This record gives sequence, structure tokens and C-alpha cells, in this order.
Amino acid sequence: MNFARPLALVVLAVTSGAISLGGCGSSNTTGGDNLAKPKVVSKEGFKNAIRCDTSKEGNEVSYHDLSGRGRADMVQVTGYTKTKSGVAEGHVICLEIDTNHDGVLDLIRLFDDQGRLASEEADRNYDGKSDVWITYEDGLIAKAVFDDQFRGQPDEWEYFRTVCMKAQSDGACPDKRSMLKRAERDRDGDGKVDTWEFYVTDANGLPKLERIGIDTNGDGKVDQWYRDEAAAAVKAASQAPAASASAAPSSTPSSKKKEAGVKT
Ligand SMILES: [Ca+2]
Ligand SMILES: [Ca+2]
Ligand SMILES: [Ca+2]
Repeated sequence: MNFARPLALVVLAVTSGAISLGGCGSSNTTGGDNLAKPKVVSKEGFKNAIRCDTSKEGNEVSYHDLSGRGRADMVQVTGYTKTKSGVAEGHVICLEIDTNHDGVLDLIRLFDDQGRLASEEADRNYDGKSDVWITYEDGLIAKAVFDDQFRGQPDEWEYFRTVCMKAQSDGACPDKRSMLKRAERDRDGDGKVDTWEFYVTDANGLPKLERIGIDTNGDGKVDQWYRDEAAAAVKAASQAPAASASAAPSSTPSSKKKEAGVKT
């Protein structure tokens, strides 16, 4: 079964943002002018515990019906701070969503104090266990961890670099994006990384696979390096179902030199 990456999991009707209020926040006020305003419904329990921190003084919890099914499918926690002018300004600090409407929250998003995504965690196959964990820095994805085989443990780790797509003459960069720089995989499910992929940034600012290292004897160290086309073939094999992926790569390695470690 193929699952979309988490960012495509759900189209949110509500995003994080500042909420300016004339006084103390109202629990029925859910968005500013630029935000969609889903219906707020009465408090409704979910089968699993709400994981957003609702205990901090001043935080407000509200329940929303995003899908219009007549019951809550999103929990929103809003934190408020007073500006110098005395206006209470609210920021969404946490969202939890029931994306498949089964009464179980399966996606949680935390936001930083500027309203940018800070972290994200989701249960993509709705078995009650999270299988993707993403962290952001300055609103850009920095690291993503997946349990792609749904074995109850991570089996893929992706690390990103921030790339300036087009710098201005004054050095400022209004278009920064996250690009994959390294991916690690545990293909055989023994809990240890056995495949390392390294990416460079091409002339267009996009990630380009440079080399792949494979640990063939399970000692946690790279035994074979593959580059360029050979690396692409090995990557395709590593993304095949577990049964076929366990076979040794057939591509000819570009170097048989054993490298003792992998830069992390
Ligand atoms: Ca659900
Ligand atoms: Ca799951
Ligand atoms: Ca392994």
C-alpha cells in the first residue's frame, strides 16, 4: 500500500496564524481575516488522548468540525500574549486532526511563536501508531523520519539543507527551500541503518543523488559505494518491497574500497 508523504495527507482548512483580539480571547474566535473559519462545535471527546498541551495557563482549546460532518475532527490550542498596546494576540500553537473521521486523532502539528510549523507527527495507516515524524527549522523541513513498512519502528531518516533559490543583489534571499541532503534506510528491518544516500544540490538548486553506501554484512559500516547511474539503480532497489529489496544490489559498484564510517 502506498501512502502519500505527510504533507499531502490532509488539506487543512485552518493554518497557523496570529489572531488579534480586542481583549481576552474568545473560545469561539478561530481566525483572522486571512484564515478559514471552520465551524466550532461543542467539546467532543476523542477515543485517544489529546496530545496538544492544554495545561498552560492562558492557552485555549477549541474543537472544530472541518469536514462538516457535525462532529469535531480537529482540536486547536491557541496561546495568547498581550502586546505593548494591550491587545491580546493569539497564535495557534498546536493542531490535532482526525483526518479519516474515525474519531481518532491521527495528525498533530506544533507551531513556533511565529506561527510556522515546528514539528509534525502522523499515523498514515490509522493503526494507532505514529509512522512519520517531521521537524522544521525556521519553518522549513529539517528532518523527516518514517516507519514506511509500518513495523512499529523507524526505517527511513531524511535530512535536509536550506537552499536559496534566488539571492537578491543585497544578499537577501526571499525564496529559501528545504532540499534533501542525506537519506538513511533500514531495509531489512533489524533496526540498524544499512543504506546511506548522499545528495548534492544541482545548478537549479534541486537535490541530485551523488552516491549510495550499502552495509552488506550488518556491522553498521558501508561496504560498497555506488555512484551516479549505479546509485540510482540501487536506490530503486532499496525502495522496492522488502522481499526484493533484501537481495544484494546487482549494479557494479564504482569503488570497492571499504570506507570505515559514514558522516552523520
Ligand atoms: Ca482518524
Ligand atoms: Ca501507523
Ligand atoms: Ca538494517
